[in-house]
Amino acid sequence: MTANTPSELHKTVLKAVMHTPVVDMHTHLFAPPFGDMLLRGIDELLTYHYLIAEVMRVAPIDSGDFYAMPKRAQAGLIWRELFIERSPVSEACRGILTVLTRLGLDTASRNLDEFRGFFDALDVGDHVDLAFRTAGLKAAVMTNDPFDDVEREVWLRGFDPDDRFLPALRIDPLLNDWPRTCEKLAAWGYKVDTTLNHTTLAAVRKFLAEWLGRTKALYMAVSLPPNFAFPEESPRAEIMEDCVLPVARESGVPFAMMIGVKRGVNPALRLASDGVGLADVDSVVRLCGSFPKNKFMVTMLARENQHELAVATRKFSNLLLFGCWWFLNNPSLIDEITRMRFELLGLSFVPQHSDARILDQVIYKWDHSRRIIADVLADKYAGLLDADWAVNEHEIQRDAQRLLETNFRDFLSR
Ligand code: RAT
Ligand code: ZN
Repeated sequence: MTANTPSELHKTVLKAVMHTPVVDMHTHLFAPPFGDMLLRGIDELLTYHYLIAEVMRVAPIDSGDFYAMPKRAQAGLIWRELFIERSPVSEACRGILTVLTRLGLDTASRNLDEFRGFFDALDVGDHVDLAFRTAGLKAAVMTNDPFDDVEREVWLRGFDPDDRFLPALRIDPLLNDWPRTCEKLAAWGYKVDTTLNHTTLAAVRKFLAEWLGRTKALYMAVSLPPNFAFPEESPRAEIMEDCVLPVARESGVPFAMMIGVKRGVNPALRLASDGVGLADVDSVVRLCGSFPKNKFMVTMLARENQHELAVATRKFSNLLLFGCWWFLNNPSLIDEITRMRFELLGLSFVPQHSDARILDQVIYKWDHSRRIIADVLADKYAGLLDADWAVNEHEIQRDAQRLLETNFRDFLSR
């Protein structure tokens, strides 16, 4: 069937984008064998670090006292301050209401204990099924940190893989804190030295190859500060060039760089303490150009970087642009950024990842983003209609699938 009017088009596009299963290429969710590392339920939703930053602006309590409270009390305080004492208009607040309604709960009751009762009754297996089904999620890529002692144990012990949770190897400590990481590697028996001599670089490559093998990670990833530069005389640039990129090339996995986070702007806020800064797109250009046999996936945190990054992406087929990351995951910005990306890149990018840290968040993050992606895509098809190019339902479906799943999968298998 062909959609011949803008309103028919919009309906068809919305249906396709809302219902096409997603492969979520970056989350902080964990498969059930990781135990308590898989966060879920209303108290976790309410104590999401995006909301902690918001409540600390208005609550009559300092962050030290807040963090000393039990989780349930923290959640209760956030509920009172951000949902009852004032209307929950921020994106992170609205997200919770979307989760509750999509799960069939009555938000009008404003009754936190009622919501708690619903989530407390779910066992982990049923909860994962429910969240994935409600969000229309086929799979979620985890963030697997080989330097985290608890997580490391789970990998070393081994577990039955669940193909809804896909691994990705996150290597921030290796690239952002070499002296401390060097000590850890040495304690694990790798022949490393802070000076980054040949033996050390070989040992780091061995470590990466072993962990890629152990986790079967789809890609390696790092988050980087705004002042990240390449090339540069620094342990980071050296380890990237001599260890990460060669190992990524040999194993055929992309290297994902998430650039622009200023860690610990207000350390008292802990996980909620990070800010944003303008990053250097030229460094990405130099990496993509100098290492054509490597595959790069990049997202940047500053709104002001988005146009330059999209233009850079046009120049390199070994670069996959993805997501509206963190402080950009807000409706007005997703609309603006996605629109610009369609105009510059056609369908050759991944419009969104959820970054979910709590299982239930996939419901709202995908619901909200899909609606905007659909609106923007429908506008673009309407532009084609003006030139007598009517897309049919099959073509719309195909395009939605590229955006939500196959652009990512195809890039991995290239
Ligand atoms: O979005 C977030 O939850 C951030 O805290 C970060 O985790 C960020 O997405 C990252 O992966 O570093
Ligand atoms: Zn993240």
